[in-house]
Amino acid sequence: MESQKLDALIVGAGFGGVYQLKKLRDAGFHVKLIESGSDYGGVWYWNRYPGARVDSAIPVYEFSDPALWKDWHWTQRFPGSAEIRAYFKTVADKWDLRKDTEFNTYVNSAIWNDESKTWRVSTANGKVFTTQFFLPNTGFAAKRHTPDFKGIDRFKGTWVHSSYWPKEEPYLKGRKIAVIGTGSTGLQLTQDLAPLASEFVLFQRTPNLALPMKQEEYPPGSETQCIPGEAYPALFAGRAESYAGFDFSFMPVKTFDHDEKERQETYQKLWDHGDFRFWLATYQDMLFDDRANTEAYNFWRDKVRARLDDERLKDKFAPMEKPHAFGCKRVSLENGFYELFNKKNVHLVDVNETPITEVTPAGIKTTEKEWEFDYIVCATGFDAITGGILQMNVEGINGLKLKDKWMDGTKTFLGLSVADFPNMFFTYGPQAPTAFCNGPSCAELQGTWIVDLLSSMRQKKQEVVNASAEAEKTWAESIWAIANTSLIPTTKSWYMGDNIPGKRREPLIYLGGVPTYYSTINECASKNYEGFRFS
Ligand code: N01
Repeated sequence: MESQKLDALIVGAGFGGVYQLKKLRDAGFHVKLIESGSDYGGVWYWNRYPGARVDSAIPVYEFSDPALWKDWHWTQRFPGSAEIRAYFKTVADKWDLRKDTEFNTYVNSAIWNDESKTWRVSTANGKVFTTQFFLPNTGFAAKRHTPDFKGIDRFKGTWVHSSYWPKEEPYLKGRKIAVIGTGSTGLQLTQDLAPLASEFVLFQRTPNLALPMKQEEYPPGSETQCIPGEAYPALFAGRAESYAGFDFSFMPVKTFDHDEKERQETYQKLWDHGDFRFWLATYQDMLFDDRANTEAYNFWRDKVRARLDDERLKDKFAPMEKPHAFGCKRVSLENGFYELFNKKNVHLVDVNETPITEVTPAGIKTTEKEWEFDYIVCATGFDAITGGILQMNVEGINGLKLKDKWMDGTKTFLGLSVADFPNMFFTYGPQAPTAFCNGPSCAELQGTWIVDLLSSMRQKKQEVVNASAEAEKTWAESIWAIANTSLIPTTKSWYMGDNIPGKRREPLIYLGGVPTYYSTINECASKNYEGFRFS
């Protein structure tokens, strides 16, 4: 089969992929972007369920290029998924991306050829690419997870996974609706669907310790949207200085450095601000010290319990004893979520107490009763972080399969590359600050580093780059060591691979924070890319 020959092939048209397409093309590379969806947006292309919206406040959640932000106006502090897709269309037009993008193109395999020193990438629609550099930008949520619910295919109503929402909006008003899962998606769906439904049931396995979003409207035509444009460049530059790539960071104070009064006032201020500040701009020991963590949880718990009428619901959503370390499972932002359960037709089922036994033609059967539904939404998440890259069937030197290499533990160098998988670099993947880094921030920080490396190789006439096994081993070990200083491993979450039956339990994320990560990858570059071998 005739293949398209390229310098670089990017997979995935989310923030990471489109940024690298623009930058590599500007640097003179012959580059192409392929994407399995039919438009730009990445997770925002796929996640179009009712209520889907970002929980990073703008303007931090966008590219720093003034050619983009100068004329762009968001209409909300936390824009919805459709508005983010519209933003991507503007990016595609202004950066002239379409001529180098192929949609509806799903990668079946990517195989390194050690003789030609190229990757051969084959796709489900019969295309073949031969490329010097292979750049997966598949993000952390490319492989959806639907638990194996017995009988689900016999269900007479409609069931969907949240990230595969029908393009033609289903008519849901007055219907009986179930949502399974209480992650960010389950909460957002509940907020939009519970008010429509005649009967609504949320199936919860673990409570989501959600924070108030404090949405704001920025009507079209208004002059500014929270901060003036002159402040943008400093704000974007500051993302590299923030633990999670935002425009805020942890306070340089520990929880018990403050007395009770000052601590409560501090919590209240963070609470009132909305967004992730109560999680990621709070006392610096909150994610690292259990007593500090419990103090934050107790404040959160009392706020939430006060919003619920029913004692049982108080204990289910916000138990007196913390159910897990606060902030060690992805915190979500909510808008009136808890109050919805004060209504008679909105129910919570705790699947630990009354497990789902099967899906029947009429609905969902638990050990307690059978619930009837017209519509079931599985908001059951993703094979996060590693799933997207592994499902592409990647093979490195001597036919080494990535899934075999990672069988006894994920190993990367700098969360960007894998030894014996030469000329392959990914963003927002395993062992990088992924998920603890605002998406566009990491797209730019990691993307720039990758483009600089490729440009440097071209200048030095180097063909192949491969991470050394020793450097990779050291990096992989440091991931556990850093994680063990935090409370993250104490909690079951997709950060640790816990949500997928049979998946290895390990910290999938670099938890040292964006500033340390950024200085580490930059130091590697400044030392002639120490830890990499070139030929
Ligand atoms: O997925 P999740 P998500 N029976 O994995 C439950 C980002 N995001 O789509 O917690 C019953 O978080 C599972 O239970 P448990 C964000 O980073 C961002 O919600 O494992 N329940 C959990 O409650 C987010 O973290 C935005 O015990 C089962 C839920 O399903 C990430 O995407 C919006 C089950 C899955 O939650 C993923 O979020 C949306 C079973 N067999 C998403 N299996 C914004 O920016 C799983 N569950 C706002």
